[in-house]
Amino acid sequence: MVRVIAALALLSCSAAAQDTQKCAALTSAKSLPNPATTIKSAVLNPASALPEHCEVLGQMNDRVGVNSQHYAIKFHLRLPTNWNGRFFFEGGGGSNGALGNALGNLQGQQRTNALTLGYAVVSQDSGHDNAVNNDPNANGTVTFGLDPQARIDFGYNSYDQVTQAAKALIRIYYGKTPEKSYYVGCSEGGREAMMMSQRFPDYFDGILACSPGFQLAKAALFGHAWDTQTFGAVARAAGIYDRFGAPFLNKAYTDEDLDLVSNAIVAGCDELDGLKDGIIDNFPACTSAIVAPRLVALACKGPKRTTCLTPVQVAALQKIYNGPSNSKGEMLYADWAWDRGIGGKAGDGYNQGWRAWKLGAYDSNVNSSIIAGLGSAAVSGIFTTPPTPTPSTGAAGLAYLLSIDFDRDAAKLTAESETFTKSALDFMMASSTDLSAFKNRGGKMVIVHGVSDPVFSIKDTIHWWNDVNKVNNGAAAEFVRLFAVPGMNHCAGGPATDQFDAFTALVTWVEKNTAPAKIVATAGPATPWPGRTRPLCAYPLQARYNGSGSVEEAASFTCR
Ligand SMILES: [Ca+2]
Repeated sequence: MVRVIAALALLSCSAAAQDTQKCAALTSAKSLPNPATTIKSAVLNPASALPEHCEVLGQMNDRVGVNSQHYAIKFHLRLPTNWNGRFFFEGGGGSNGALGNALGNLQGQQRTNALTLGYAVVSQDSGHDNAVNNDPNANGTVTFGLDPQARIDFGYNSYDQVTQAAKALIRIYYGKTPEKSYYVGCSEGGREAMMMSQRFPDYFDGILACSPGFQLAKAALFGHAWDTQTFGAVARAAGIYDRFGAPFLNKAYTDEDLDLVSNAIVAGCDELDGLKDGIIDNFPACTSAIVAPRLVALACKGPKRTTCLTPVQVAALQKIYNGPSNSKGEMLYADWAWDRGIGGKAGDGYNQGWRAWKLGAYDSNVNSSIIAGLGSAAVSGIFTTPPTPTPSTGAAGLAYLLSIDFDRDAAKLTAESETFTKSALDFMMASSTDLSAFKNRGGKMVIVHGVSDPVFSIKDTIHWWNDVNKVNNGAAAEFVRLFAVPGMNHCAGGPATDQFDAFTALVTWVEKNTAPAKIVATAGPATPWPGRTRPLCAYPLQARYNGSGSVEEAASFTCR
């Protein structure tokens, strides 16, 4: 008996030693798809909170850009010992530039991650490093936009390169290629996910794109500039400026003002789905025809009070929700869905996702709208040609967005130059409606989008899905489904059922060919209804109360 145990111990000890060696050997891996790849380290991590896995750090295409900065595409790969035979690419966020932890965020606020489930997981920085490529005089961490190759790496090339490298390392380490591959991301990561289905349709079997910025360049140049200018006009009309003399967006609306708007939308639209439950399931029917008169009714008859809005505030909301247009009245990005997630005071518990992105916290003493901050750096640095180097501190970024002209500046999106031979539209867009290659290989895509997303309009995603559906003669749902989350802000948050396992639904679709008719979602502890569940329905279906059973339970609802 003792001898058997000793032998087993020796066996497992030597197996561990073999795994350690096998992992370390990846540092000298030969014949990787891109010869300009260096494996910096490969270390076997023993099981801890995470399962035992080989952790690999690599980089490729080391070079100096036209703006004299050093660039490389860096990636982070984790290969679990108990591999489930699958590959998971974790998408990025914002303007990337961070390596990511390669744990495999499943989105939908899930408690586990892909590595724990046995997936080989990669994340990457998309070809620039925020710690290195950061110039406060030229767009801060978006200074990479001043180098044409770094733009292309961010747009599409790094995801191609890293997918190939990761799959090759998986083959070397396990002796076989992954049986199934998944790309999962939100926001910019959602754009990447959709882009892969269009530009590299052979790479991934399943794609989960949450709150996708698939028209990020248009959303920023037109949408974010339009919102910033419109809210700026509200601040100017009220005579509220920051210490640089710029209109103070944070003060354009108080928290109470936004709650008035949210309440008016709920009053007009909650029961369009047949149930007064604080959730606007029939959001497509919640149009300006219903909401506009209610907003007009909120306008103060005299001076501004806490119970009414100024006529300027009312008109600005109409303008924002109609979306950006040029002087000919042509829509430049998309309109927005009226939904209750615009409101929410700090004391309500759930985050102020709409306000944080569109305006910034009311109590801030500096302009802090996220779309104005990220938008100004990205539009001046990446999405216009040639780029306009803009200081990342002070008031320059806001001034740049306030100066955008919706007739004149649209051409900068499609412009090319001798140095920048690809336009922003060329390298950034993920809006193709031709998904035939992805569909024909059996690819499946799940998109989840908050109706109250203040960054990327769900209307834009719906317009795109409808176009894809037309191209596919009404059968798009056979391979791409869109799930709307009423009340949800960007990726999460808001008065919403924002906890959902869309990833398992996707895997089941890919591997068992069972398409998700619904995804059950749960409201978080800080929402008005902790623990409430609802089915998220594949667009154009919506959740409808069955007429009996608890209104807190998804089982009492049907997708119709
Ligand atoms: Ca309702």
